Amino acid sequence: MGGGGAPLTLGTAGHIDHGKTTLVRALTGVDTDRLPEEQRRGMTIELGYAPLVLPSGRRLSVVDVPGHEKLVRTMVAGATGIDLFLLVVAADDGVMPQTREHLSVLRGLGVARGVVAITKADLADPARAADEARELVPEAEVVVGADAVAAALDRAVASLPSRADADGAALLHVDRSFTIHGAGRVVTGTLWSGTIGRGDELLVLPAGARARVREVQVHDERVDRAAAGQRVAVNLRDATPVRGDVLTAEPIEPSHILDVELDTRIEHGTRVHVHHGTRESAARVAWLGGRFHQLRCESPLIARRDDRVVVRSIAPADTLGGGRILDPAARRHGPSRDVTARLEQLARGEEPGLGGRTPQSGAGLRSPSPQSEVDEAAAEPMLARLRDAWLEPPPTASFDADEQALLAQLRHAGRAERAGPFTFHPDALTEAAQRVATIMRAEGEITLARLRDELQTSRRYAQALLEHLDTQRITRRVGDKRVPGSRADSLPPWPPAS
Ligand SMILES: Nc1nc2c(ncn2[C@@H]2O[C@H](COP(=O)(O)OP(=O)(O)OP(=O)(O)O)[C@@H](O)[C@H]2O)c(=O)[nH]1
Ligand SMILES: [Mg+2]
Repeated sequence: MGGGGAPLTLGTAGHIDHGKTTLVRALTGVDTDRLPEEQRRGMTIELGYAPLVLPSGRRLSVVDVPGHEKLVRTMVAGATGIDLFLLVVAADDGVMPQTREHLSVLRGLGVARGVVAITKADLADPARAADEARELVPEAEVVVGADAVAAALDRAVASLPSRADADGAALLHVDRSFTIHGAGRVVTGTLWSGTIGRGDELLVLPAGARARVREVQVHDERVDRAAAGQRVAVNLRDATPVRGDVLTAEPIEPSHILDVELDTRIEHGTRVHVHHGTRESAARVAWLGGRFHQLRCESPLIARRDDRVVVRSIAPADTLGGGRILDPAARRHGPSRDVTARLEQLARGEEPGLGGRTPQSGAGLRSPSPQSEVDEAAAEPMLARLRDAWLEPPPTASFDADEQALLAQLRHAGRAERAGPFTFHPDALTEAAQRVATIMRAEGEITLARLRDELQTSRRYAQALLEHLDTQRITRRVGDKRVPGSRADSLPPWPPAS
């Protein structure tokens, strides 16, 4: 990699006309609005690409996305696979609808790191927009001016892991496909994992055709082998993939039904668009309890476990949220105790193997067993009590026998969650997790006393919460402190946007 460090890709984000493309040009010298229609209309329509060299010498790939509200799907296709964001907010306009929507997309995709740039500081005092941005994105540095942006990006990438460090077979979600006279078909995308080099034979999915790699370029320069995390252009023989197709070295079964963990709860039966990689599909959502949902797609996705999805509503078009695929090859099923237990295992990164229940066998997906059926008439007041008590519910043992039975049913249905001696409303635990993750992001660690003070609660609740978060891998205990666990980065900051 020379002195450039491991490859990383930066994606722009932000409302239309806020100056994303202008800032990319100031940083890279490249005008990514190269289509005649883009020049004429003064707006970005297609994804643009440019190499960026930071003051430290670190090299990044930049994907410049459109801000137009009708082009959010293009934005999602560009943002998929990026490592960090550059969110642009114009001083004279402040935070606008697509500022928020692009941020929900980034959070849905798990892109947690980035920088906020306030542009058009010559037109208005940047202080107000900067305050709005800080409130919306407390985890990111907010800066004004191209030089300050470049310096902040250097700080942001310093500790960012690259996809090139992860294992895996070659995988590229095609975001552009075109024909070059005399060369044939060229496709581009961000290489999610593995490497691609001249002479490699790759599969084109979902069709399943085989294609031979004739040449590989990274930012218009021919390379022997491109590494994960880079923007690559691949010239292929024998196949003509289009946007949304996947180039891969290993077969992946197309998915229609996926069990996912989302950062928001979506009403059962809602019709949505699911975005994954550079593909999308209409789908219906089945709620499985808590943050677990099943997405039943009309067209196939080429998805793997732990990949990210973004879920958008159809009318009005808006981003509802996003999350992680737990099972890309699920069977059609509803909520049940077994389903919840299995998804919780998958969410913790475990194999739900006990008793021969593997993801493939589907044996864990029996229809709801009698004890998992919840008495709805009794459930509503109980859920209201848990919600009212929020982060200080009474000890589970203090409920009478019938109430305890009901709490157990709610837990099995994923509508309540146990942490130590207490049973919480899942939304309360989600809030606690987000608050803890936000503190750790800012301070590097958290102690019991720090959380007790933050929540203005007793030691007992703080302890139960931290122990619960340890099991969820949000926190990891080191001596008498907690540091970020493997899943801490997947949480949105607290307080939430909007
Ligand atoms: N005065 C002033 N104008 C700017 C600045 N940055 C961008 N502009 C102007 O604002 C308009 C929009 O800039 P773009 O860079 O195309 O905005 P964009 O965010 O890429 O827009 P979309 O890609 O369509 O979402 C152009 O006319 C720019 O010249 C700035 O810092 N000051
Ligand atoms: Mg633009």
